[in-house]
Amino acid sequence: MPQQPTADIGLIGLAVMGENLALNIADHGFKVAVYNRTTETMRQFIDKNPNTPGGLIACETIEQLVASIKRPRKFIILVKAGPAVDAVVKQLIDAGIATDDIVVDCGNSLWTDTIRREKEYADKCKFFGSGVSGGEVGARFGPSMMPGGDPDSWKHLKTIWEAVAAKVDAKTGTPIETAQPGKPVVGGVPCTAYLGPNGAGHYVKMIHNGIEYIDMQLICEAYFLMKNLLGMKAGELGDVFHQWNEGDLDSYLIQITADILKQPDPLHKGEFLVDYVLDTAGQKGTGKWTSVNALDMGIPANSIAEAVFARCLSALKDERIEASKHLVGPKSNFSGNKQELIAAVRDALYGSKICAYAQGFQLMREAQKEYKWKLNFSEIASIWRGGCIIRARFLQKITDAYTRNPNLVNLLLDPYFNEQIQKGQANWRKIVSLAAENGIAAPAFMSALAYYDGYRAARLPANLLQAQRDYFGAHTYERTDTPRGKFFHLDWPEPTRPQLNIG
Ligand code: NBP
Repeated sequence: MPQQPTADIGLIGLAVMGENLALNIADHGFKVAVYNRTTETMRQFIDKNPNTPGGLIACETIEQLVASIKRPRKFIILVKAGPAVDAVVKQLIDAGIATDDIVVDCGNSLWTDTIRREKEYADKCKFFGSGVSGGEVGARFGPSMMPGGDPDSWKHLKTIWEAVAAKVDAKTGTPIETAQPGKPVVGGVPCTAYLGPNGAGHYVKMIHNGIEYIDMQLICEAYFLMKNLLGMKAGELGDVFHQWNEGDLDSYLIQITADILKQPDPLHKGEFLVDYVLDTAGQKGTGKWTSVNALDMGIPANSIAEAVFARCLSALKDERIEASKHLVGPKSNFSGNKQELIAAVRDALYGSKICAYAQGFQLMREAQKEYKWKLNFSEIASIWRGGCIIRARFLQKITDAYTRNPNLVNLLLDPYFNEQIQKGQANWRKIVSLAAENGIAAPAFMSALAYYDGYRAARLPANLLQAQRDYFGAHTYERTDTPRGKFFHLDWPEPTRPQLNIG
């Protein structure tokens, strides 16, 4: 007699994310059937976790996995984004899943792949996309989950998603961080919400990652400016970040930065690890996707792109070492007040951060038009308050801003953020000037300020630019003294080459 299926959900891919999410789901009393391409990994996982509240079912084959799950079956795929996802879906289809079975890709997939997959597999299963953020610990104890796909499928997933997602306090919006193995958080508001059809979840996750790139870069620039202008040691800088974490900048990334800076080096007594970490940053591509999408849609997410390029520049380590021997610039030379400079860096960081988030949300506004989604920006900010890498006190302010005005055109126009930038902008400008004067690269601070000044400018030099385009390419121009949409072209005179009388 074949056994009755008993699992509530199946999970495929037991690397870092998969094994932690499986344990999280099981902690909430759901029975999870698990499968991994390399069987040994699955066996070791089962052996290490004999007593989970919901229980784990070891599956050595995809067929066993399919047979273990109650109908309609729900599967989570957590394998490397790209062809591996299609390979797994095809295996599931070959193993006989039903058209009403729900296959959820929880990896960092490109949202257009999710849109394509939903269509491609529509007559075989319900393909659904859900971004997951929070890394290993988030997956284990409560990530931020960004689901998008068929709304009927969401009805079947909602209970599990809301159970396993991070929780924030209903009144303050601050994360409730008390989960332990076998003892999940009870109560609180879950950091997940249905975001829209097809690729909406993965799109929002991509924007989350794009924002993560710039958030990290801004912190690095703050660190670097204080280190170079004030000659502060890593441990002391850690104290500064620790202090900042008590205020408006309170966030996971600031908190880990404080911890990282204070970490002693295991090999050199009395020294700090960060000073021995090579200054080349890797990347997996989600920041690049965000920047490419911004370019495709014509949305100025310059700081997000700048954060990606900063990583690219960092990777040219050998070239930079060589260039440092030949290319001259000013030597860092600051003799002002230390505490004032630290406060100014903090303001520059906060102002730039506001612009970075404004860019991310502006991208989502544009994408929803293109894909006909109805994104709820207040809800998106609210599900990023806990569990994910960009979780921050600041996200409650964004939640509030979009609750006050769901049609807010740009975050900078919200009264709270407008006021914050007004309060800090003199300091922000001072820091950008100091960076330039002292020859310290601060591309994120600078580009965020350029975004702010460009966005608030009723008139930009694009009048000249458009005239140039008309001059060499007859691209036409609109005039300031006629209604929009009326285009002109001038038969420009032949280029003149004036004789210069120099000397
Ligand atoms: P990886 O992205 O490193 O992928 C490893 C897993 O994919 C292993 O279980 C591996 O099986 C499986 N796999 C591969 Br590779 N090719 C396969 C194939 N053709 N068929 C079946 N399985 C295949 O794992 P991860 O770091 O846990 O990330 C999983 C997903 O979550 C990715 O999309 C990632 O971008 C995303 N994500 C990761 C993080 C993070 O902090 N790591 C955070 C948020 C999102 P094997 O054991 O047989 O090789």
